[in-house]
Amino acid sequence: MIIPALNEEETISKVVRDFKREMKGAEIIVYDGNSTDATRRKAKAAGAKVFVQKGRGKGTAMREVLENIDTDIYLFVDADDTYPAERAKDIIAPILNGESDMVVGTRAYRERGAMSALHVVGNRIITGTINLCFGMRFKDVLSGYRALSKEVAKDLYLASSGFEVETELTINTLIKKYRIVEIPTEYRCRPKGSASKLGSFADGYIIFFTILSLFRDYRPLLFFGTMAATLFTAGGIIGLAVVIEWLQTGLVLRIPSAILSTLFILTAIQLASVGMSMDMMKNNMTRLNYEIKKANKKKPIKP
Ligand SMILES: Nc1nc2c(ncn2[C@@H]2O[C@H](COP(=O)(O)OP(=O)(O)OP(=O)(O)O)[C@@H](O)[C@H]2O)c(=O)[nH]1
Ligand SMILES: [Mg+2]
Repeated sequence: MIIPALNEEETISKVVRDFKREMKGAEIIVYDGNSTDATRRKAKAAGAKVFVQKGRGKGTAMREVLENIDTDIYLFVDADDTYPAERAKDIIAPILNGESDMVVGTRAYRERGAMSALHVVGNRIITGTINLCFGMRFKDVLSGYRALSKEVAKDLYLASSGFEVETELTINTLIKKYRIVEIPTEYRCRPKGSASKLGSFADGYIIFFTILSLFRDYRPLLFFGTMAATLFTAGGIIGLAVVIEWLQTGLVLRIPSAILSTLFILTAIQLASVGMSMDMMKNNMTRLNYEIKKANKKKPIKP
């Protein structure tokens, strides 16, 4: 059970105690982002094991956890007392049963004011973009309440340093063909006096561009192909008028249209080639990863 926390002295004791009560026997780890308040002291007093992260940002903290901590199930929850500890068992159940590799507690039943209108819209745009790019039907990809199996945790590469980490976790898990299950949970207001670490616009942009760059990396044919098809169609339509005129009069009078059409079509061809090369590279990388995994799993032959 892992709780990333940065300056959460208002809530950390309650969160640790709640999860200790609900998850008897589980080790509660608070992964602290170099808090300057009493977070670490209060977490220890409430019975958690406290680690201090080396780098900066929530993403960095989660990467350090996956690299340095060994456990069968990684259950992450925010330290701001917004997610219900009572649902922890439901969230890890699909992993224990072998039905899923990652479980996300979606913020379905929200207390009034728990999520601002801006965050609701932002979350819809981000979740909608992932659904569109990767053909999924997720409800909430940004939730901080999630469980990962050991296999997924040790197989993922995370480059995120900030709040784009949840997006990256979801997309990387999808790409590697692991199973993701969403479980609707409650979501409460951050208590008065505690401060959010999220910058709505700055982090929103970073998350959005993270999706686009992962879409480019993992579905290059679709990414470049869509741009190529759009340019090709535009070039074709513009060029058609030129060709019709040439057929009728034997002359090319619409010189700018002819140039623009050629430019569009040539660019489309280039984009399509980039898409195909990148797709080939991606497939080769997937194959290479598979071979490496297979080789690592092979047991050494005993004499
Ligand atoms: N270890 C660590 N934890 C962090 C860092 N930044 C944020 N956190 C924690 O990550 C969790 C999520 O941060 P929040 O500020 O609640 O972000 P949010 O839930 O998206 O935004 P709100 O809706 O405003 O609460 C909280 O437990 C933070 O304390 C960091 O740099 N390092
Ligand atoms: Mg929060």
